[in-house]
Amino acid sequence: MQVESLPTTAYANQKPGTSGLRKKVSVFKENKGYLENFIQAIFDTITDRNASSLVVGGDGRFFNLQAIQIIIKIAIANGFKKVIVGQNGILSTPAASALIRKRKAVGGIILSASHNPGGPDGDFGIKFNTANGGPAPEKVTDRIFTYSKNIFRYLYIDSDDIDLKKTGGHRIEKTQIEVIDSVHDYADLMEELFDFTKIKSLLSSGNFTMVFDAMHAVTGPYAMEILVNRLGAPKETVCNGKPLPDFGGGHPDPNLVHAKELAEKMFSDNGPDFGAASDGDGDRNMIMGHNCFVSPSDSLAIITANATCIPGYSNGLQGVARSMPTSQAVDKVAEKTGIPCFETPTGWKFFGNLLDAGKITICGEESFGTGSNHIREKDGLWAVLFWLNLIAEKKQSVMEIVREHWQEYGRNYYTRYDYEEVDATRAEELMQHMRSNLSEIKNGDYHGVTISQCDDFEYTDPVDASVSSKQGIRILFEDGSRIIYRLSGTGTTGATLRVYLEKYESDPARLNMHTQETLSRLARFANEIADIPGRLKRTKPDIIT
Ligand code: G16
Repeated sequence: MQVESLPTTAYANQKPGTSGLRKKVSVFKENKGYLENFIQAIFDTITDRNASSLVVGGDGRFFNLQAIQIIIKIAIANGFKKVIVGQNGILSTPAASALIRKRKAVGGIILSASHNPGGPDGDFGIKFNTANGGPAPEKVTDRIFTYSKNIFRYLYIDSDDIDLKKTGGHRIEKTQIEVIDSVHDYADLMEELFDFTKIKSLLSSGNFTMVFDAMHAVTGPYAMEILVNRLGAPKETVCNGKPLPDFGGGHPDPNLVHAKELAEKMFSDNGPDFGAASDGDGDRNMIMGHNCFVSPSDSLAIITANATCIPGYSNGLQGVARSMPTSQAVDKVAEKTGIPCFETPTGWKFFGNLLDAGKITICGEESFGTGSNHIREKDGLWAVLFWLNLIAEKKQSVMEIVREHWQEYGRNYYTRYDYEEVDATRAEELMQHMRSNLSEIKNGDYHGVTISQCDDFEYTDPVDASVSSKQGIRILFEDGSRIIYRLSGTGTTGATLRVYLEKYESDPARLNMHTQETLSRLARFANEIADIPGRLKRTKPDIIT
């Protein structure tokens, strides 16, 4: 078989966003060479391909299998030593990260648009993770983008498709292709971190019920193996467990809006004791108890506060990190327990250096992401198992654990408003206007409330000193409240403005108030300061989480 160097025309719009390149399926399918160019641009950043292994898999969304066959052929033509592929093309993002690390691969390609809808009219995406198992840092994605703008050829070999239905090995030219069980290694890793015996007895005690909503996305098989086969939960525990190319027509984003079915169950009379959901590619999580939603920021703080009662973390934590818009609840825990706490820009890639340098053990984001140094991605099922282990250990309900935490550390009331699919130019102008008027905003009249700081967040990585600027407008009030504005980097249509609101409360009598009512004054300020109705022509957010 001959390696062909096929001529191609570069595209100008292949700049990776918060997490990889995400576009409508039609963009990948209908533009000749669109997928091929981006893959070749990634491979061009890897110098020693003939000595390297590459991991490939995806969340099973529409176009996943077709894309994987093309990627394998480009990888063979580029002379990779080995390509490790998940059976049926399936690998959750955390499983891929674990595999890259375990097999010492040079990196991995994960085909996913995460929580974005799938199917022929939905979204598709390509993420590139580097040898540490984490999303490529900006210096790598910038190089990929530069290559993609200048590409004029890609390498290809016209071989037969690989049978991805069966595990096993194939050799084509100099490349070994290994099709592996998608779940096994990841499940073993979870068993190393958590007390499976304790969780098993909780699940079989007869007085604890749980439901896990896989949202017809990638975590179905992982949850079946871990929760049902290894931990003995009844089969019905996993709902929507069959991965489907269009996620059953749903939007695989684990929040109260898109995981509505689960939320209704959890807030019904006699609802289950514990509920959780994960997203398209298995890295996000939502945690719920009966009549109780745990905000991702609170979940991060509670996980941090209780880490030492979990076997994998019993030696203590080196430090923690949260993305800038994530609530400061975890900061309170770090302060009290005397461990360092880092504030990074949005995007898991910014945790990579801190984890690699051993500066942090646990990290998380408001966008339903929590994880630890066991891999370099956020990990949905890891968070679920953490909570199960914690419940088994503390013998308390989710609500009791949350309320006890607030009593000890105070509560950071928190919400996020999303204005979706707004005109991209208007959204940019809104951000630019604030950026140009930071001191006017700071000195404005807020009916007796004082702003202590107003800036556009800039991050200097404490490990490699790289600087990331324009990471979101922060308005910090004297009482610790915050309003943050930033544009999402994961959407595919127009722009999404995210507004994050936070208010700290330590008065024990005021810990169980209504979140939206508590934050309503800040919400009014946020609307006025950015003039959202005037600039975006929107009177209310599309999604409130
Ligand atoms: C990605 C990143 C996360 C980030 C999230 C939200 O998540 O991995 O680190 O917090 O996007 O980004 P944005 O606010 O820019 O939409 P995922 O689950 O989509 O890969």
